[in-house]
Amino acid sequence: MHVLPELLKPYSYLQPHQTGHLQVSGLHRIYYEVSGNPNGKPALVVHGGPGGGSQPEYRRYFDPAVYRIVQFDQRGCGQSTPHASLEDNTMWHLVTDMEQLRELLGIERWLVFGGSWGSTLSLAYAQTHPERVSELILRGIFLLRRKELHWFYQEGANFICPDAWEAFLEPIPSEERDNLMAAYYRRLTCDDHMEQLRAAQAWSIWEASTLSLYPNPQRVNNFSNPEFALAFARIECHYFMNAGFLERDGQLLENMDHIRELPGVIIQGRYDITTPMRSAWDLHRAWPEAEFRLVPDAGHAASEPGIVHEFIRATRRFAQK
Ligand code: STX
Repeated sequence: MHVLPELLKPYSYLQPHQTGHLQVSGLHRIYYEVSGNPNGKPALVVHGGPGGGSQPEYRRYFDPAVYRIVQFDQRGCGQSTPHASLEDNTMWHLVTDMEQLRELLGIERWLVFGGSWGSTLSLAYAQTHPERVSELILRGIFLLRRKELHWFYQEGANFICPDAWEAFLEPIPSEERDNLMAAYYRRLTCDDHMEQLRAAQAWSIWEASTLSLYPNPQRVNNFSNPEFALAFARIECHYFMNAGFLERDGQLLENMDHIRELPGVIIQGRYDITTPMRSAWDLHRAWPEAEFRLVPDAGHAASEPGIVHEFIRATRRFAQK
């Protein structure tokens, strides 16, 4: 008989020992927090969305006795201000914010840990500043290629979740449905606050409904919170309409040659509907030196039990160095 191994469980909840706001531009202030061992091995957590904000759960994948865990809310979301702002908000601004934060905290190099959009931004950061990264742990790989966006916001994911899809279509009249992202963008950036909010909630609920293998009504409820939904939907749609501010489709894969020497772990759920396994596989082929860990019974969410297990395994693997 095949016996499943016991899954590793998250470490206990942890309060940050340092929090603050960093003025990263004339307009933007980003919120950050540091937890764990103040003299430990530095690790940066890069959250998803973009626009999702960091969560206390994300630090529970690191042994607090070993790691100095740094979290931050990217421009315009979580406790960063101005809330939901799209001005001066691009991938490259976020990369320079990460550098400012690193310098503020006096860190030479850090382990970079990111899921979903966090994997996209982590790759962009590592390819820009490879000397600042000691290891990469990436989950739910998202390379922000046209076909990935088309899959989730136009046709593909709706074949698996036609029920949740109906609610996503609802705010958009049928004559605009040939380009749903553009139709959403118009509403998310219009002058009518109620119209913005209606679009933001439908956009966020679509993502919340497709995130995990098993349904999670609590998550759907959290994602419909007006403040969360506005930042999440506006920032995501802005980044995706601009193809992540990348110069070329597939750029992050092409540039893997710059960082192939970095120790890395790629973690992917087989039944990830948001960022299907194809991208993790393409990354694995472009970066065969990294450890590739497929979780056969997981969707996209960081909280999937098999994904949590692999996270903790990976942070333990790199704990010694
Ligand atoms: N967005 C993928 C992504 O980065 C298309 C993502 N999806 N959900 C999340 O991030 C959070 C649960 C982290 C907000």
